[in-house]
Parts: sequence; structure tokens; C-alpha cells
Amino acid sequence: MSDACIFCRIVGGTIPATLVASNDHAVAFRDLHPQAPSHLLVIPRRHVASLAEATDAAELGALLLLAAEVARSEGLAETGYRVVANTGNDGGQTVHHLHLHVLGGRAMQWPPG
Ligand code: DGP
Repeated sequence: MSDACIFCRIVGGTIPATLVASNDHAVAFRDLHPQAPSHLLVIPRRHVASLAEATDAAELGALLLLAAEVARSEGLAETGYRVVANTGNDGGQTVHHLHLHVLGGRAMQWPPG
């Protein structure tokens, strides 16, 4: 937990967010700047800077399962959706607390920019 980390503060409840689901390891909430009709972020409760620093398989499994759960609850399971973990500078990561973007509700482009 770091007071300097926005996502740690969302987990701690000192910054508001629209929470949609959680489990023992992870919390899901709506992205402040949605890039699709459904755009959720799924983050570990513990501070992990990025996927490159992740070491706990149970925690990563919980993140992925929560991503699939919120995609189902958003009604995206049948049409499909995208799960993205921007990692490091070239990956476009701007918040340095591991997060999965869950994007859906429109057709995605490939390759991404
Ligand atoms: P990334 O570029 O992959 O690090 O994505 C960070 C995302 O976090 C970006 O889509 C915007 C979102 N975001 C940044 N600050 C906040 C915040 O305070 N609340 C919420 N809900 N989302 C935020």
C-alpha cells in the first residue's frame, strides 16, 4: 500500500471510484476515461508496479478470473471483449500499479496503436 499510488488509494477507499466487483486478491472499478462503452480496470489489492514485477500466480489468476466475471456482468461474454495489461513505457502504462483493462461494447481494432 502506497499513499502516492492512486490505485492503492482506490483500494483503501481514500479516492472514490465506481467499484463493480472484488475478490480476496483483486478489485474491479470503472475507468475514469473510458475508451469503450464498457471499460473496467481490474487491479490487485496489493501494490504491484506492473506485470513485469508480478510473482504471485494465485494473485494473477484472481485478476484474470475477476476480469472474466466483470465482463460477464457487463454482458460482454457473448459478443467478446479485450483484456489488456499495458506494461512499462513502450506498453503505454501511465499508472504504475498493475491493472487489467477490460474493454467491450464495440468491435476492437487490431493491431492496437
Ligand atoms: P494505463 O495507461 O494502462 O496505465 O491506464 C491507466 C488507466 O487508469 C487510464 O485508462 C485512466 C485510468 N485512471 C487514472 N486515474 C484514475 C482514477 O483516479 N480513477 C479511475 N477510475 N481511473 C483512473
